[in-house]
Amino acid sequence: MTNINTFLKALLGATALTAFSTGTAQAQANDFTPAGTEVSNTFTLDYNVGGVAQPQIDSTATPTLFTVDRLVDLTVTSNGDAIVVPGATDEELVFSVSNEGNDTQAYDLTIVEETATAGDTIDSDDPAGAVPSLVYYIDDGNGTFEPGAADGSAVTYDPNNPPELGADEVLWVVVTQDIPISATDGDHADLSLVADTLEPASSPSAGTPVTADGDGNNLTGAAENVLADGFGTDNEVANAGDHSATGTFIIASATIVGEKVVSIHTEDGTNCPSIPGTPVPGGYSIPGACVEYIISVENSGSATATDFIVNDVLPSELEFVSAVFGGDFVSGSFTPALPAAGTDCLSGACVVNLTGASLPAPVAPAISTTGTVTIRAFVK
Ligand SMILES: [Ca+2]
Ligand SMILES: [Ca+2]
Ligand SMILES: [Ca+2]
Ligand SMILES: [Ca+2]
Repeated sequence: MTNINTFLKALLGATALTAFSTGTAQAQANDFTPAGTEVSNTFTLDYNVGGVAQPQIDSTATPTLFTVDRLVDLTVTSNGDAIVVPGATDEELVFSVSNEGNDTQAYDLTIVEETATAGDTIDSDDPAGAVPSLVYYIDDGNGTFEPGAADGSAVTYDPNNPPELGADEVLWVVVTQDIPISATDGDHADLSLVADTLEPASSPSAGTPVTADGDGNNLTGAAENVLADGFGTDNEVANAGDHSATGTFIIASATIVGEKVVSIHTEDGTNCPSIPGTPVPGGYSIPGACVEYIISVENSGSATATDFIVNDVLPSELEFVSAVFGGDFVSGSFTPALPAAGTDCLSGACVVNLTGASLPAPVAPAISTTGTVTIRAFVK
């Protein structure tokens, strides 16, 4: 009997390892024999003596029996990192918790704001005034996160009434956080979800963490707990009834630098309205000369910057000629309309105001994008 039982446990262990190594919410159902199942078996024996058949030996009256024990196993998986911007509120990370054992269990859920994982540079913030920001959904069985649809409505996590999963069931956990306005492009905030297996409501010790059987195997009677979980992060260890995974808020921001340069386009004022036209280098800025201002805005970040307002009020010593915007600026307009050519810039009469422009993030191998506003004017 011992040999039969040892073989079954080895088989369960091997299957559990396979399930763990493929550990995603999309893993195939294990369809393990439920914990507590009593397995009964008999045999018959026929033989001859001197060529004469002897009475059959039949063990039906004394079957071999054993109880299938409780395999406690689970996998926590991050459903992907989230690209966020500084100051964003109510940003979400999603995790799955899969019951890969052979019985219904309850789960304690804990969020760890990591401070020492590789790449972690900042912490996210709990949403201002938030009630507990951990909610979950029970998967409908297809292993795909479908909140508010096939996976039903959000349930707020209550540690006093923890969620329960049957064998092969999956839980989706959504963590909501705010991103500090002080975060900068490339910052990472790592959060880990730790799920700890609890005795289910049906157990006399409901709500307490599962413990491994410690006194050896009883072949029959109640199912005994065998903890077969691995470990996902440094927040837990193997064979302790728990598992964890880390998700990351990746901060993508625009990194903006602006500058303005002035040059003499032509000393005698020729070709001034034509942008870009052909400059005549080396000229003096004498009255009648055409001066050129170029305002350059550079984005070397990883997010598009929007709603630019580039405002330039030309000094009184000039007479407006023309202005254009271009480079990598997308959309935008001069609002209010540009002054008419020949406008005397006395008393702030020459306003060049670009509004509503966007500057996309560079696409490798480029390391930056540049938008420009070019203004021409005569020296009075
Ligand atoms: Ca952190
Ligand atoms: Ca689903
Ligand atoms: Ca035992
Ligand atoms: Ca573990």
